[in-house]
Amino acid sequence: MNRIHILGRGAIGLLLANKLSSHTKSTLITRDDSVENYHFIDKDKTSVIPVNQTTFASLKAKISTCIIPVKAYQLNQALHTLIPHLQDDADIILSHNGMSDIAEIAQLLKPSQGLYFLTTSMGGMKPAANAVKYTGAGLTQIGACNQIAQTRLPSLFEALFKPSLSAVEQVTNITEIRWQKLCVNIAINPLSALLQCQNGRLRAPCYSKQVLALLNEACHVAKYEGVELKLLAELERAYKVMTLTAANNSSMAQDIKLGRRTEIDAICGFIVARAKKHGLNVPENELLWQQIKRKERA
Ligand code: KPL
Repeated sequence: MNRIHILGRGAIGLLLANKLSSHTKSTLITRDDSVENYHFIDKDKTSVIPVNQTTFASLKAKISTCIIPVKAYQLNQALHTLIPHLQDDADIILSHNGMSDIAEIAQLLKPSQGLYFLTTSMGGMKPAANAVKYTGAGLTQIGACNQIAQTRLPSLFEALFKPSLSAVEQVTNITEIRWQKLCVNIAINPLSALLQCQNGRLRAPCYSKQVLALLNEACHVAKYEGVELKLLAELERAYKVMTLTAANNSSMAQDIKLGRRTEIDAICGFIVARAKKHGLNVPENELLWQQIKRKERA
């Protein structure tokens, strides 16, 4: 049986652990082992996630494959802790909302270590530290981020992801897919966090002007970054996700509600930073970035 490690006990990590453990021996690497069992809640059914748990200090062998579903702002610290525990030919799969600097991360790895990015629209929320509530099915996409990963992606995909996930695909252009997901997050996360509303409410006509302006700015910046996005397609995608996740609270709405740091720096903040680099103005992204930062501080 294949073996995979998953860093942390976040919602996406637990959802993936639950799915992957049907064909793969999965182990969570957590800060402590205070939690005995992890639970998967789907409507009114609760089951124990068949996953092992360890800490870095008690790892017995080097890691061959690791998913890192931590927030973008936790990534650097997570990688620095993880890297000494990796096999020379390990595969590392990042997964988070917003943008991180893949080129910088790739430089931390050996050329024989594969770097991948996984994006998913599977929905999950954590009602407790040891549980994840499944809030909706969604497509998972995985793509290669360095040269060796390009060669190894087909076998990794066949061995780990295809047998366990029903809606999953390997993609050739993960950068474009990440930009598309970024657009979805720009359209939904900050507004739903400020309004403390479910994603579906953002379909109301009173928000359409703001959603349009946000995505227009994002598409414009993407072009300067060498990524061709069509505004209409990104709008369609964002509204489709609002509909599919209508009853969900976005991760940012949950973060604000619970007084946690959000991923806004990697979402609207990323657009603002890249716009600045190219001498562009992105007032709508800038406004939401500042509004969420203010909420975080409060
Ligand atoms: O990714 C999400 C999130 O909440 O972070 C969306 C797609 C907006 C679903 O809620």
